[in-house]
Amino acid sequence: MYWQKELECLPGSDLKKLQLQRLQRTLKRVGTNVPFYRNRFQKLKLDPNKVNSLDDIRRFPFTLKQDLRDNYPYGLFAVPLRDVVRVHSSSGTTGMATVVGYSKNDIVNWSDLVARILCGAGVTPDDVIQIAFGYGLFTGGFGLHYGAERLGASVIPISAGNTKRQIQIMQDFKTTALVCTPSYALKMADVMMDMGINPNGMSLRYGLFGAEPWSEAMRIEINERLGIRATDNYGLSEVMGPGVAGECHECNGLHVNEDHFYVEILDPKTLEPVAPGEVGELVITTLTKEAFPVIRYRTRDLTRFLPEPCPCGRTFVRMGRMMGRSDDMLIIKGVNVFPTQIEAVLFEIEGTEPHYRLIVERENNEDKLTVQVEVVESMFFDQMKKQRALVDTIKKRMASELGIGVQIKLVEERSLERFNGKGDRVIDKRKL
Ligand code: DLL
Repeated sequence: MYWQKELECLPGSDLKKLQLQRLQRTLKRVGTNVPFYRNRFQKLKLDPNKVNSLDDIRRFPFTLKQDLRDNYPYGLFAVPLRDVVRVHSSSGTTGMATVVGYSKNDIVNWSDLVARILCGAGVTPDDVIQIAFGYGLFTGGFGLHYGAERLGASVIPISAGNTKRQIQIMQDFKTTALVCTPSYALKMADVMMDMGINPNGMSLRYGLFGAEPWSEAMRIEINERLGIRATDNYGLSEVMGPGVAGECHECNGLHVNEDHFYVEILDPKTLEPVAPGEVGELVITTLTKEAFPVIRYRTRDLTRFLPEPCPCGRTFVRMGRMMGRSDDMLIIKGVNVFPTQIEAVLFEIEGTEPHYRLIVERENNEDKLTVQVEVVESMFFDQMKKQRALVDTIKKRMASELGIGVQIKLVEERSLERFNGKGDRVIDKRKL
């Protein structure tokens, strides 16, 4: 099932032509409207009017998350704020946040691209979609919501959390498609079991999962336990949010919406294209975004192209599921967390040492982050009351900085391993 068949099945040569036209337009737009890109292009003597082939993109510099931060909040917008109808922000904190904007047209395109992914997974206007992604600055809730409405399905905008209520509503409202993170889907399966509910007695048929890494083993488990067909979908706020790529009912890799995004997979060290089928970092250039175009955005996500055509008939290139990241970003309960954010909090709190270790686990299908932190000797041997107060302070500060709850474990001074140079302070025990 297609949403925009003529586009999704566009013959390769027509697609390339369309991409080139749109790339030329995007480069001109940012070169004119965004001082950051204009200055860079001028410095490198790059003329956006002299782009004659898709390969020419390789002469243009990359855009990094840091560039978005440096231009916080609106510095990279390519339209005046009065033409922006929506703003989202990546999870994180005020200091680390990146802000993105959408014009009216961007929202229409975004909705269509998400509708494509829903359709590809098998969802139709007859379905009842329960959206259990957070609604807010995170792009997941609103992104899927607008796409599902565009498709014409019945949307239950329940947002994330309150699992028992989710299940009650799923039963009562006869939900047929569940939209959330894959780990939350498994958590729902656990809670259903606790509640004595058999998912096979429900109306659920489809699961559209994304926003965090997962594995084929996890898909099989979800499918079996919830009695559904789970598909993977990928996106990131800097580029748009969900809708960048998604699996069709064949469940064999994610079709990239190539008429809206130009994708490269590069060796993260040499920044040269990897050989076909090899794993590398995904780099994305938006082709239609008006309010917030990005040129060669380094996603840090590692994946590979799957060159064989898909039996579904879509001509868009597929990529394998995300295999990790080329930086140290962790995704915990769907929230993006950088170890440096944790370090910054610890630096500010008296009594702690900037030596820490992060242990990430998955317990009962829920991510758990424990921060082991060294405390000064006097504090370690101090009364319990003081220690507890310190733990509470750290917990509160972490919660407001990261947006998720963490466990804190105080450890003795000098008990954690020291590193020369870049330390590996993260132990990720999750077996996805
Ligand atoms: O997670 C957008 C999204 C929402 C995608 C809902 C799909 C569904 P951010 O919060 O900016 O945006 O996080 C983006 O999450 O760079 C990946 O590292 C990771 N990620 C997103 N989807 C997947 C996926 C949204 N299907 C970051 N598999 C990205 C693995 C994913 N990782």
